[in-house]
Amino acid sequence: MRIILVQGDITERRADAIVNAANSSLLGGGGVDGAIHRRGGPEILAECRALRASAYPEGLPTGHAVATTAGRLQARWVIHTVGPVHSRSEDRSHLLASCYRASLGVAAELGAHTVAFPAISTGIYGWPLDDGARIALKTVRETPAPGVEEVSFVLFDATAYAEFDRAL
Ligand code: AR6
Repeated sequence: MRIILVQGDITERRADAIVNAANSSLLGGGGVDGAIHRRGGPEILAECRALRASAYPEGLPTGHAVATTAGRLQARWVIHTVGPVHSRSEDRSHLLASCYRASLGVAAELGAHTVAFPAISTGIYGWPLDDGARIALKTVRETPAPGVEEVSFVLFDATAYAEFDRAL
């Protein structure tokens, strides 16, 4: 599996699947989540609502992942995952690692060859970028994902890119 770093907006990424740093409601929010729903159009939200009504009446648990189609985005699928809110008093790293593992599992099941991730939890959820980058890269490297040939990390700004570059 090839791992590449890109600076930019994940909604513009040509990949079979892009990963959304969602919240457990699956009903949208700010950051990457807001951008994906804005650019992807209402189909994504409609599918999210259907998932809430069927498989996830209580919401998608932290560390889990589920796919919808990608509406008007270039990708075929959006894989929604819920990162942990960073805590100083409790180590939640396993939940952040679980987001990457679960998303790759869903990508492999879908038959995605290329997958793009944002830096999950490092925005509104407050995870320090250096640690978030380390967990992301380590987990992706260690997770077997049959059929997934390329994983890109799409980092929004130069600081995030530099932290991932250092961790890589
Ligand atoms: N493309 C790539 N990266 C982005 C983009 C973009 N278009 N927009 C922001 N980032 P965040 P979280 C970066 O806040 O911390 C939402 O309200 C951003 O700079 O999107 O997991 C959800 O509904 C940061 O490095 O996600 C949840 O409630 C990274 O993406 C909550 O935010 C993640 O920032 C999730 O918080």
